[in-house]
Amino acid sequence: VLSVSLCALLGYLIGSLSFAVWIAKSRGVDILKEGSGNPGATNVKRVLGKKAGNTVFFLDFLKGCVAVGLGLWIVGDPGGIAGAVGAVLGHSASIFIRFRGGKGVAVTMGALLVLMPITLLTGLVIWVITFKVSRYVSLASILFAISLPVTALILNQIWGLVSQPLVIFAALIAVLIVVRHRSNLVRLINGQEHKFTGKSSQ
Ligand code: NKO
Repeated sequence: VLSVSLCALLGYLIGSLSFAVWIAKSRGVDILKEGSGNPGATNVKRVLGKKAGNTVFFLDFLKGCVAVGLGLWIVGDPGGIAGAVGAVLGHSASIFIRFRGGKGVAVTMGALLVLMPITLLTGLVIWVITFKVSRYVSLASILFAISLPVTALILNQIWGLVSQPLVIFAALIAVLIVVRHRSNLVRLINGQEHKFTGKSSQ
């Protein structure tokens, strides 16, 4: 129990690293006040351009990989899940930026690459299709999140490819991501959500 908690704590600290805030700050921008105000890859791309946005995505993705990898290494499967949950919580309520944070999409993708790659792949396909059709990043991320427990449950029930703790983990992460997108949901419902069109988007 102690070592699993340690993995969650380590994950939380790793997840707390607020790359979007720091990279924007290095360019003289307070990302919490620009665009959607979200410290995530999408908003950095929106405000600072493609390169900075991709860098943030890569670093946030890496946080998920590292948090899970450390947990797996220290205790095995339960530690990996604890590290992942910690990282997503840390990213969303960071100790370094007064418990503000992003929406957990990129960090979840990184964690899933290590923990459940097939579930990730299915989610990515859904993300890409939704984005191509709608041009809404937020809607793509929400449907990505919802797909996770669905895919995990199917893989668990039919092929036994995913363990029960991972199905529960996927459901928890889906709830977290959807809740973090509630302002986007309101805008989507009111038809006021920003669409990502060209390179410097809105
Ligand atoms: O600022 O509120 P906002 O509009 O930024 O942001 C909403 C957004 C917040 O989440 C993020 C994280 C970044 C998500 C980008 C996911 C990119 C996934 C690209 C997948 C491409 C891989 C291709 C392989 C296909 C099989 O939701």
